Amino acid sequence: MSPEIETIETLLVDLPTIRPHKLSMTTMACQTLVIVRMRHSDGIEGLGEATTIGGLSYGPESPEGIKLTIDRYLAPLLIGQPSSNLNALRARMDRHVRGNSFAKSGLETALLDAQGKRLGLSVAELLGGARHDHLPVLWTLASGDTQKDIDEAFQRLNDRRHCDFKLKIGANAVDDDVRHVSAIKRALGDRASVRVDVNQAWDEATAARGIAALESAGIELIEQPIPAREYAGLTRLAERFIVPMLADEAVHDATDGFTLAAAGFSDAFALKIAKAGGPLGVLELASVAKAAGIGLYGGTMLEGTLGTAAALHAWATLPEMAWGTEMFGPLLLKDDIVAEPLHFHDFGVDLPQGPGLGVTLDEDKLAHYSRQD
Ligand code: MUC
Ligand code: MG
Repeated sequence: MSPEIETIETLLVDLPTIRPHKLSMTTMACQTLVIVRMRHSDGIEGLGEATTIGGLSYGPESPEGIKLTIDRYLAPLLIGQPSSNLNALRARMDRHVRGNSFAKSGLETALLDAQGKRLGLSVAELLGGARHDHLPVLWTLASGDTQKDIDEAFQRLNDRRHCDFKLKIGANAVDDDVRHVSAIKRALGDRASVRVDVNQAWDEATAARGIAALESAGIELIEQPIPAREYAGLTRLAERFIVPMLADEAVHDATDGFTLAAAGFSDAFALKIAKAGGPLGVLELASVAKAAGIGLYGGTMLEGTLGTAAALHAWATLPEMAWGTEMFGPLLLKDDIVAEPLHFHDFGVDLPQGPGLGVTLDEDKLAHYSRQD
């Protein structure tokens, strides 16, 4: 008889960042992880994480909202159901709860972790098998200060931790941003690639001006320059410039991916398990991208180790991603809630080994950082 899902617990975990992380829509001094603990009748516990950025500033699900959605709406749909049929459980969640992909991603991750532990297989093996065991990882320079960002970049390069950098822009006037980015690119020269993420801050005309200047400064990739739903505008910018556009907030799941591709967009997609409702959904989007010849990038919501590991298992099953990954979330946090950190070295990270996600909790740290109210 198939084991059943018995209990689902959600915890809000507040972890300080190593420095303020400045994005166009918020400055983060702390990251809140929503941790999922799912216990099954065979004694197995599956772990998951559903994490967003800056409360409601990145998207429509907040940490507190994710916890409430799981506790009140999604957990009752899953409790008492057979644990092993992930396809049936995903369909059940989608039939009764619209949207809320971040909450669903945390639950799908916990189901995959439990099934992997049950069968003695890693999540990547459950998803068809890993093609890589070490994945490239970029670092985001977002201190808000040009010289500090340059110093940080050289430190990361010299430690052989990162050689690709993403700069968060859009909070300042476009000319100031262009000066900031160009100075960093000039300092790094050919030693590193530099990309920017505007997080939707520009209108199309500002974007055209900013991108022209960034392209001549040698910037490699322009992430989400204009609002998420302006598909036609993003496609126009992609056609107008040689430097590619990376769709992030514009592309959540396979349906968005198809819509963008059908509109003529052919540059690159930022995959994130949270946006797609979990590892299975994000691989559906990857298939659409592959069919449309769109480049892939392994994106993060600045998750802790659990969420980062879940994404790494998905990325490991794909052919080499054209733009690598940004799975550095745990490195931005002063501490974490796991027993063994991920191993970052040689400009990338190792895929965690062992059954399920290959990650175990440090119960003392989890208790220490969990929100009490
Ligand atoms: C985003 O919009 O891409 C990813 C890296 C980072 O620094 O912020 C995130 C969010
Ligand atoms: Mg982004």
